[in-house]
Amino acid sequence: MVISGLMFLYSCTNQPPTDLTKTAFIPKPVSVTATEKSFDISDLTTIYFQQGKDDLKTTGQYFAEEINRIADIEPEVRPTSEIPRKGIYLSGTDNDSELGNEGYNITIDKKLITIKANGNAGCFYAVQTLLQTLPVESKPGQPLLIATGTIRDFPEYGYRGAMLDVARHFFSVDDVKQFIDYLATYKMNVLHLHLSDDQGWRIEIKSWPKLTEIGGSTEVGGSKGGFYTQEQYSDIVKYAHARNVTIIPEIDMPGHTNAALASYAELNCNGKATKLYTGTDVGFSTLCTNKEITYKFIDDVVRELVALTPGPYIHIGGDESHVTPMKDYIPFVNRVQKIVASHGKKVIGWDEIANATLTKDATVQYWANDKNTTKGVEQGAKVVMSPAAKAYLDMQYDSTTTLGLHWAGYVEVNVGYSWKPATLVPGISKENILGVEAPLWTETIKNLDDIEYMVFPRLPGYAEIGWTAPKDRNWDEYKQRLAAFGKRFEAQNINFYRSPLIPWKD
Ligand code: TNX
Repeated sequence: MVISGLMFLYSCTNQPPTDLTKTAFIPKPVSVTATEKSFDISDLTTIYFQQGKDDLKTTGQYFAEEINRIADIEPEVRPTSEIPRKGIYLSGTDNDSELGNEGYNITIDKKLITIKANGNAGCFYAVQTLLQTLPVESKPGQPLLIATGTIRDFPEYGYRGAMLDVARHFFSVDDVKQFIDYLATYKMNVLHLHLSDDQGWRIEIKSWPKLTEIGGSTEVGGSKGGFYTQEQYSDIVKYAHARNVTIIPEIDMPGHTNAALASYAELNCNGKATKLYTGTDVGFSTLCTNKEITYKFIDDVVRELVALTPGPYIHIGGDESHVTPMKDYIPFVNRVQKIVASHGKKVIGWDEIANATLTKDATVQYWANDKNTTKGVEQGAKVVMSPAAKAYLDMQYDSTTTLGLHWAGYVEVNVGYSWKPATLVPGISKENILGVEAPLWTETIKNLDDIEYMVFPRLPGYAEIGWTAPKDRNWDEYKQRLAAFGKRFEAQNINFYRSPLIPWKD
């Protein structure tokens, strides 16, 4: 009785959604068509996965948990050897190679939703797309309806990332997991963790315990700091993996190393430990590049880090080493590349590393210097695009923003969205580019609320730059879709910046 009364109320006040093309998706899919009916997720809905494809089961379970979070429904998840007549069905494709690893097809009929992908990543992204058709949280009795139609989708770039600087200010495991969830919602697949800097060393290294005992003991402003034990770090890696996110750990060197230099006297050329540093200057520290112990130290750190890293990359930093003469910097980077390779991983570094002789599978992260990056491309390196003036999440929105910095300019939501990776820097074109990354440096960012304010609403835009082809993107249309997400941000209690450029729908 109560339920049918509420259903009646619903049908009087709300039309069921029937036009799938009206749904605001971010990132925008390759194509969406509508067939003008709706699918109802209810207590009776079963989520099936194709028998023999056990990797799809985890995504089926993830979808069931999300549905349970939205409404008080607990869909059963089970394998099937036949295409079901009703429910939600996750399956493989018939050699649909255009979809790649991360693409998917969804067909929504009145009784059956079929998801097809070449692997679990594509299925996971299909689920993220479907979640954007549903409310963040439903009201009691409100049916969960999805408009019928089809969606075909695959990404423009394989690397779609963000960086979190946990060195300037330390963030808890739970904060990092929350950040990972934000990435996954928008189909981003890389989290670069900036694990060490002048102000803090944040990852336990068992063979050099003082790095965290001393180097992890503080942060910008002088508060307590912190670090991840190897076990906690592995937990983050696992959580990320379940959401198709690869963690790229960064140990910044030879500069940005005061926390290490304060922990171990022998890493300094003069053999004296430095003082811990809690300010925000850059470019004053360097490892002693011509001491053998330095390379023993790096080898130990890289070995322990590699053991915690299923992903292919180790980030070696390399930026702003203003007190390392170039004649020392180049052989240092050359040798560190060999160390990383000897542990079976690929090197990624900030664009300055292109001044060295790059190994053939090295990746250069463009942040400010066209010349460095072009040097990298000329050596055959791939590029990750993180232009500070467009993609730095620590840049202020405008002159009234109280958090963040503005050395690269103000980055309003339109500035962050309106650029194309493949045409930004002359000489760097699509075939050189792995993808996009938006870094959040945290000199001024102290807690999750601050993170959210800088990240939202810009992050979905970076996700779309990485996912959606440039011909399908334009600011005037995007801002309408972003506006529809305001309600979602509110329902998620996200502390977002209400940019005056977005026509928020209240
Ligand atoms: C430059 S970008 C840095 C960081 C700072 C950031 C602040 C880069 C590779 N280095 O050390 O945190 O500016 O925006």
